[in-house]
Amino acid sequence: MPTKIALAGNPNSGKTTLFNALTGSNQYVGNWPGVTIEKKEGKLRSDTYKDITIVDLPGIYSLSPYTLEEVIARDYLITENPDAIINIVDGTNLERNLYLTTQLAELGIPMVVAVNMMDIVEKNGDRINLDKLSEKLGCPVIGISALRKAGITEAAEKAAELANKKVPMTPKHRFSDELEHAIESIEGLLGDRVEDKNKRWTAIKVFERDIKIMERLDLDDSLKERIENIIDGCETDMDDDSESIITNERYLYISSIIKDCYRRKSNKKMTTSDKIDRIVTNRWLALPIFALAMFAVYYLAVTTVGTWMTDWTNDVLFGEIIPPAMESFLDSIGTAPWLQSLILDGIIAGVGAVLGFIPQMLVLFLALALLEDCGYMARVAFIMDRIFRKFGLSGKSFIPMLIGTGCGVPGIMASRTIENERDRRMTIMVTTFIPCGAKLPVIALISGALFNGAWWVAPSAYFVGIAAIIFSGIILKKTRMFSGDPAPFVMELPPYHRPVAGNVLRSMWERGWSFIKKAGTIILLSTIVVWFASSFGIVDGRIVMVDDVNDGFLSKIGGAIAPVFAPLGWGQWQATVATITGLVAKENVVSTLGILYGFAEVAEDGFEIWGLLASSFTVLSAYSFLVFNLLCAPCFAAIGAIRREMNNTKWTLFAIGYQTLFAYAVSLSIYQLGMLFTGNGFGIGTAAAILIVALFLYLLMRPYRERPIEAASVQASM
Ligand code: BGO
Repeated sequence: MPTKIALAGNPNSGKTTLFNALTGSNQYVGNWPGVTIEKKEGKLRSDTYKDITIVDLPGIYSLSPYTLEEVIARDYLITENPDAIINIVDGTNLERNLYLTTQLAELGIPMVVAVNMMDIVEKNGDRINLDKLSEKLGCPVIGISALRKAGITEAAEKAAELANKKVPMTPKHRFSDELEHAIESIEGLLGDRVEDKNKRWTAIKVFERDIKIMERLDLDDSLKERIENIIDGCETDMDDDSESIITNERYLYISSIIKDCYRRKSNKKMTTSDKIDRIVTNRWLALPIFALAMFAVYYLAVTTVGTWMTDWTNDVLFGEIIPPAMESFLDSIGTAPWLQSLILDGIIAGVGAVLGFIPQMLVLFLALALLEDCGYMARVAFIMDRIFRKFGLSGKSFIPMLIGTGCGVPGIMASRTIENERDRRMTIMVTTFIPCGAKLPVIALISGALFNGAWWVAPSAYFVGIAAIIFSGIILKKTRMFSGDPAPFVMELPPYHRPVAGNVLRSMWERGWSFIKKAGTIILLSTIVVWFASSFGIVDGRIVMVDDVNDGFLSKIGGAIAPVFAPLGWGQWQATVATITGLVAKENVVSTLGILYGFAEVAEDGFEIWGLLASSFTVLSAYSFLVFNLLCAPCFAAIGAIRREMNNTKWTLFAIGYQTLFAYAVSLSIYQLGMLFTGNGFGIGTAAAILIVALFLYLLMRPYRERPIEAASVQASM
């Protein structure tokens, strides 16, 4: 049996960094909570100790049963019984981190405390007396810097040594006499139902009336009553509820440790990070700065740097170089006309159209990775918490959306950290409104081909997504299904740092590569299906290859559905089919349009690429098409993630139905009201749009069912 060492600590204390350094893994290191939701395992790289497994537990502030992370971490610690614990403690936040340490110590499992971020502690001029801390806690304490890989082997090997010697942890701290008396009495009543080593921890949890522990112990009624009498007595004596009694006593103990072991440099000056944050998170400036940052990201990616590269890929590589070269090669080997058409008009037109947008995607991912790596994105969650809270939402809901700018699937999965079921469901429903990387080709295509690269189109796509989230949040929060107070949101704001080239490039490449892989698999397969369905049709009762795509199966299927989208301004069958294939993967919208509007052929003929597409849309219908595709049901992979996270078919259908209906209503309003204001008259569609806007306004303005608390968001530390 391998020796198991669990890594436990607060969120953002550096667990993942330490785990990666100890095991040589490459887990994602991020600066917002919920990044490590499940536990991860890896082998310790050590010359002295072999076969040691390190288990990285989710970040937790305590061993209470209130959050999913806490439940996963403590279940592991109690039931799997690791051989030792490395409790990683953020040295720049000693007081708060020791709260968990005091609880872990009570589990009786051999433990080493690794005080991390010592590089920052030293830089700040603060002092931690590690020897005294070790004496006070009753276990080895080692100063480390996980980032700089200093002291980490010593900490891991010390934990391995304790594990091998099976040295149980005996906490040094004692609570007040009344409380100790109550705990000892409960320990006595528990008898041999609990192993000796975690009897104290269990007794404390029972004293706190921890439901999950009580259920696990399955005590009979008379025993429960005797325990309740002990707790009641102590509560009366100490004039507080049992949970608060324990919390207060812990903090009293921690204060005494801090007094003896920690010296903060007096007259500490404001750090550079603090100075930047005074501007970046300022009540009035935060939002304009965020809007400017996201505008710059999309403008750079879609309208400037990204476009130069995409234009070359589209016009030259997939326009002048690959199609003619491939055609003459296929001619030279005598390829059958249908196969030539499949390769040129299907695969190259479809996959090539998507690949053409990869440079823009990479620029987008690079810009987002830079913002994330320097620490700005963590501030965005904090800023959005302030705004969301006004509408009864929590900033916790914004983290899945930040993650969703890469791909909706991990974004939806990140909603697991939201404890409140109603908020979690609502977050899942709105997360995919944020344009993910796969929607970027659609945005870039519409912006480039139909708006002549207008500067505002791409950034507006992001803001349409944010607006959809906020409006949906307000509307849904006012319904019985989602009403309730927003969950509190506690988050570390790590100091800003210069982005690390390796991290940024890795993040950009990982996201970009997954799209390239998708182009070679699911999109390739979809283009083949689209080509077949558009190139074959029934003529004189026989299935034959048709010369004109308008005679193919796809035009008939698309044509039957297209009237549904006519009020949105794009009732042509090609746009309808593109939207439907977008359900398989959003990039398919572009590849399908590439096939149906002859992307490769047009280039070959020397016409401006995408010219045919541009001629079948107006400015209004193009924007309505873009908005619908941004907001409607996401791709199948994201729908699958919604299904998994909702764990309920009705909720999944409700989510997809809501998204699609919302997208339809918004696109219809944009098109119909746009037509009205541009002097194109009043029709049934206009009346429907006015009704929709009125309904929207009513749903937005009506009172909340339960008033959300106006609690200020908690900024844990700076
Ligand atoms: C970011 N020293 C310093 N200076 N930083 C450290 C150390 C250390 O010893 N150890 C970790 N960090 P996680 P959890 C970041 O990601 O391992 C940093 O949640 C950033 N990222 O680099 O993820 C580490 O697993 C942008 O910081 O912790 C990481 O426990 C700006 O602490 C953070 C600033 O580490 C959390 C920091 C995009």
